[in-house]
Amino acid sequence: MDTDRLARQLSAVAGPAHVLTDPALCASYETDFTGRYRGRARLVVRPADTAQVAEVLRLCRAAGVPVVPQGGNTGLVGASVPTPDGDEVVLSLRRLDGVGEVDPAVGQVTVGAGVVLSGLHRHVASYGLQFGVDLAARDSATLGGMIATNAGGERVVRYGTTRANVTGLEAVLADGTVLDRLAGLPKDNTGYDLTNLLIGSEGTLAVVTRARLRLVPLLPERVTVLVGLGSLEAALGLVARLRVLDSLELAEFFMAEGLALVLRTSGLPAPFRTSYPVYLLVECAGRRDPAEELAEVLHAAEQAGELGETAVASADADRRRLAAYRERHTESVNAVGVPLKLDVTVPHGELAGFVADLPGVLAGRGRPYLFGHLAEGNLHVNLLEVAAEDEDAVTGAVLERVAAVGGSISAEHGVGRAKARHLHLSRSEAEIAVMRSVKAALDPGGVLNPGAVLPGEGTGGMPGPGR
Ligand code: 2HG
Ligand code: ZN
Repeated sequence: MDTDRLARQLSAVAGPAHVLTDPALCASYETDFTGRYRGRARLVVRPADTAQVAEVLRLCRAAGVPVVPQGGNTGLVGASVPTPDGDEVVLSLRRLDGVGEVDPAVGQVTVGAGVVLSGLHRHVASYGLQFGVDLAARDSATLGGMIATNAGGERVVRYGTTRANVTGLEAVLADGTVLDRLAGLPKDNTGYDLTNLLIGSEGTLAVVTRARLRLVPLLPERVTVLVGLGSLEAALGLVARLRVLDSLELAEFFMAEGLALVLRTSGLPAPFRTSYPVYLLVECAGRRDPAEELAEVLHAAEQAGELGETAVASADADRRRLAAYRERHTESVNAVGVPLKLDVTVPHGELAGFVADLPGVLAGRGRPYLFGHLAEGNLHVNLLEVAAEDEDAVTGAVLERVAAVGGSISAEHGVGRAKARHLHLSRSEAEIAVMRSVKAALDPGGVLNPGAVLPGEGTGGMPGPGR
């Protein structure tokens, strides 16, 4: 396909200012946030609305040109950047950033795919409501990308993943057909649930353009606690005690090595006088101050000799200061190298053993930093200093161990191109066959994000490691 011709056609749709071919302008769309996945786009197109997205897809499909949809480009599995072969069009949804009026009667709002999460939080707070999903990348991640990956984040224990907080979608199929399920009816059992099919499909089945979101009450009283603990078993024991609290919003963990790195790269002061092997960040929220019920649980754990030091905060600035020790792990790891990231779920009963066995599985290949969402058994295994020639073997060894203990090879970041080869570790042959049938039905030309999710699809292979 002649790129100049396609660029002219797309310019007629989105306007020449929104079709980028200059390498300098395309660069930020071609590299992921970690610098690991780098590719080259044929061009970048930035449509303004659903009709333009539909026309862009129709033209690309007619030209046989693959399309990589992109939101805030905060993805971590190489699904939102093009491959190195320069074949794909990057379809940026960021200009679809309209936010509708909140409907207080049903507690819902309709947003464009390009709306940034922190902007949504601010918008709905004035109605006394909030969106249940929150995550560290809130200032860049877009709702479209979060829906495409079924983002989890920090409050899954209370509000579920993105899937549980979306009541309907508008999305465009590869041939330009627009599917509109934005009515947001709380009860609607009319056939197959296409909204849920598209959530988590990573841009391989359709391009999400708008979403109808479920909102929950904004809880005014919050308390955050950081606890130092002697072991992962102790942290898991504390999570079990905390689960009885209705007010529990999050239980996040990190370890001594990760904290040391955060302190070194951020300049934050150490939270405690002593260093602990494991730290748990807990937050509770309610209409009434949850501090007392949280203190009761912590007291019981302390009596049982399970706790080290604790730091408690209720004022917003103090709570954010405690949360920063956990939330700044990603940027701290990135500040010192290009990490190999594995995002896994391990059943709670297997977690401590999995972590204890990890050094043996790695066999000296890479320096691990572990942190994540302990309430869900979701470990972010970040590995620095893995030699390029060891990356495949290390990835395979860790993910095989995860599968062997009954976990998932992707907890919340998705499969992307990075994990497509390993999909069989978490999904059966029969399931993958059904997924292929669905893909073939919705995108028979295979133009939507080829190579992501399903192994052996597409033209370009993996975007290259950025080193
Ligand atoms: C988080 O929980 C994100 O902070 C990023 O999912 C995790 O950097 C990572 O590996
Ligand atoms: Zn996470």
